[in-house]
Amino acid sequence: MKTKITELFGIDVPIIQGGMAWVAQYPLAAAVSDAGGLGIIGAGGAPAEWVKDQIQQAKKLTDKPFGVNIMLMNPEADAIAKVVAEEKVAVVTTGAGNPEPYVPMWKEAGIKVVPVVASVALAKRLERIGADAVVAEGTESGGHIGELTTMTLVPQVVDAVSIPVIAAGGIADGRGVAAAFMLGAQAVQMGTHFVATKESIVHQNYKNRILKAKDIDSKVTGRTTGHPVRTLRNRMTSQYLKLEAEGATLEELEKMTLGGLKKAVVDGDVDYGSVMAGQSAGLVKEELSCKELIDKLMNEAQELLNQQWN
Ligand code: TUI
Repeated sequence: MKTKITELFGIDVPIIQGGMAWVAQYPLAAAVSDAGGLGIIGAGGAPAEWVKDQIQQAKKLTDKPFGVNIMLMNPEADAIAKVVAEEKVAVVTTGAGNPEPYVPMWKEAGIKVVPVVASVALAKRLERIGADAVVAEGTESGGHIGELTTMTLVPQVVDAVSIPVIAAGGIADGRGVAAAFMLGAQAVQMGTHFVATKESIVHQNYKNRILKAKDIDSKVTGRTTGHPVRTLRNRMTSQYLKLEAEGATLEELEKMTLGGLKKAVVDGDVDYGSVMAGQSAGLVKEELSCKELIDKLMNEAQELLNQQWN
């Protein structure tokens, strides 16, 4: 399936894997790219040296294009921005901030610059300074989130910019992919379903928690601190939300989530760790390989998009 995004990135199918901290390591990114989508290494809160090694490992595993996501709240963001320019990765995506200062350096290195945005204003600003595309990410997503839903954000961003828009948030099956195209997107970015794939390095407890998640299992902590984060509910979220409602201090609250994602991903502590996942977790029913998932998504979406309505 050809779209402006498959052309821009030189990939076969318009499916991008989200750059999830701790989760999106080179085996996942290479598997997604090998299956025809765009795999992404998530730099998260990692040091620049780790990111460099991940890029080099991915290059050994696949000849296809792949990307790196830079979480801009990472104190090492400056150093990571330089590493991706030196390594000339095909695509850089950014999250949790405004990547403006780095854009000229990346463009000079021939990198496609694709910021994740949660508002029309930032999308317009980044188009003006040379972004090649944007990911419009709705609040259904896992992890650090904005306010607007995918259904409302995507068409508003599509109307506001001329560069291609990638839809993210709440998409986990072919129906979601087809719906994103109806909203004007040229591709989708998915995280949650990829967390539970065979090539994902997360602890099996994390995968199982997603596979058995129900619609109402999604919670947002940190709305009062200005850093809302969506995870699957567990002992940590119950305690956190109780303390947050009682007006606990920022320090008390931050103590509860410090290192929480690593605890869940690496140690498999799905009771007290941060089991980041989007609202689409309730749609994820089986652990597939990346290739099986991408083929299934595209077959389902194509069938829906070809449907005759009258
Ligand atoms: O970045 C994400 N999702 C993330 S980052 C992350 S790492 C983390 N770990 C522990 C605690 C907290 C975070 C987990 N999930 N998504 C992309 C995204 N970016 N969503 C929303 C935004 C965003 C929000 C505001 C982007 C820009 C922005 O405004 C920046 C500005 O300066 O205008």
